[in-house]
Amino acid sequence: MDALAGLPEATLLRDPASMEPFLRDESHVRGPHPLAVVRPHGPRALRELVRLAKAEGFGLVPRGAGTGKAGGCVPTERTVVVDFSAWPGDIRVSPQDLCLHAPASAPLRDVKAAAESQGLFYPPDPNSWESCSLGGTLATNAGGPNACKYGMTRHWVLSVEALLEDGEIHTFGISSVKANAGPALGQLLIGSEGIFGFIVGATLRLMPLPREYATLLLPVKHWEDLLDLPGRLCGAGFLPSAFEFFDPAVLAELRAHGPEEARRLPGEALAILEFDERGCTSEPFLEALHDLLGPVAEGLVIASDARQRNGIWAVRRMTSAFLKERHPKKVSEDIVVPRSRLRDFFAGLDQLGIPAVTYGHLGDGNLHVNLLAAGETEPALLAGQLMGLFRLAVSLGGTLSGEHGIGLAKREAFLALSDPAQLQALRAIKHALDPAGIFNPGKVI
Ligand code: 2HG
Ligand code: ZN
Repeated sequence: MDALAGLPEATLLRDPASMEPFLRDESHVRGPHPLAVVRPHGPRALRELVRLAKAEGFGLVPRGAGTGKAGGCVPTERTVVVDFSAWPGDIRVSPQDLCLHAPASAPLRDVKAAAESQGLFYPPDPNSWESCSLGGTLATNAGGPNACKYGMTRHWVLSVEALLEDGEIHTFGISSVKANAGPALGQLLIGSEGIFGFIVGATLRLMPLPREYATLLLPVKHWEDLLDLPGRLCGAGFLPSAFEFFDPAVLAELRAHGPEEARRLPGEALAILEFDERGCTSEPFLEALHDLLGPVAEGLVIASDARQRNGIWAVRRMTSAFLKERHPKKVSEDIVVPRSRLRDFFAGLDQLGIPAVTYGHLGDGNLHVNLLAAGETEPALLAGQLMGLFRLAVSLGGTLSGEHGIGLAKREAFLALSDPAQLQALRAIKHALDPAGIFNPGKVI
């Protein structure tokens, strides 16, 4: 592919060894070697890449920091990986407009810190928040524990700048929460995993930074006691900013093999609840919460300072990597069901007899069901187990992915389980926005 050699405003990687890290993300999916990895430094590189992709018939695969969980940035046959890590631009906070502008390359950690430096808050907090890029979170509509109260990445995006198939960068949306002049095309790009175009920057909505946190550890003797709690709390007017949990198997594994802090964790199963509204550390608030929880609250522990709070979150944040290290071939899913159906979900999972352990975002029904023995399971059997899991979630009014997206990992299941009319609409939009099929081919649809 000599045409790539003269690409302006770009760094080019072509030898197999330096392209090796680009063959995978944090899912179990691995792709073939791409034709090249291109790191654009400016719009001329993208313009020329789009022209060449159309002329030479290759695809373009967008990549942020490679922390995705569904293979969305993994190369497919005859593709060039477009690594946005060197895309230029600064993070600019505008306190008057309660917003911030940042390039796709900005680390999410820096985006959140820039907001905080002005007393402002950008809530999206995927587990990879310290290592992922803003662009990746926009392309995948990333979630995280805070989604329980604050919603997903898309709820915090005012406008996006995106590369479209004409090779130019276009802006969708304005720097205001009120913008209603026609359908919101920018929202179509968020979570589209790069199949309609590539996001190169965005203006994000901010809010005042919470000043008070009540972080609670809730160990239970009978783990099913946790399952009604998200619905009961919400039904009674309590909305935690996070409500996470470990089932007995995950908790046991953390206790036996995890870091020092994890070895002391109490309970048969454990929930982490956090509230961040004003007054949430006051006695009346905590008493009302206690009353609502009833006997389940027997072992409740309240973090008394920031150090304790950070310790609790450190254990939760390392769980995914910890399980992966112990079970390198595990498959982790992220189904979601309405919080009112959690009990039905676990009863259904039991009936299916799938050997799985679960942790995750209990408060919004988004569960990381982990098949630890996936590597030793016969592929057809594993596929059947996963399909059973997805069908169960769908049958309860949920879906197969709450936050990680479809990418390559869940594409087949997505195609099998989606309403044909929805797939037809998505394909029509894809064809209208990307008639040559150059943007992230083979993903999602
Ligand atoms: C988390 O909540 C992440 O820890 C990763 O979404 C979950 O590994 C996973 O499946
Ligand atoms: Zn998660």
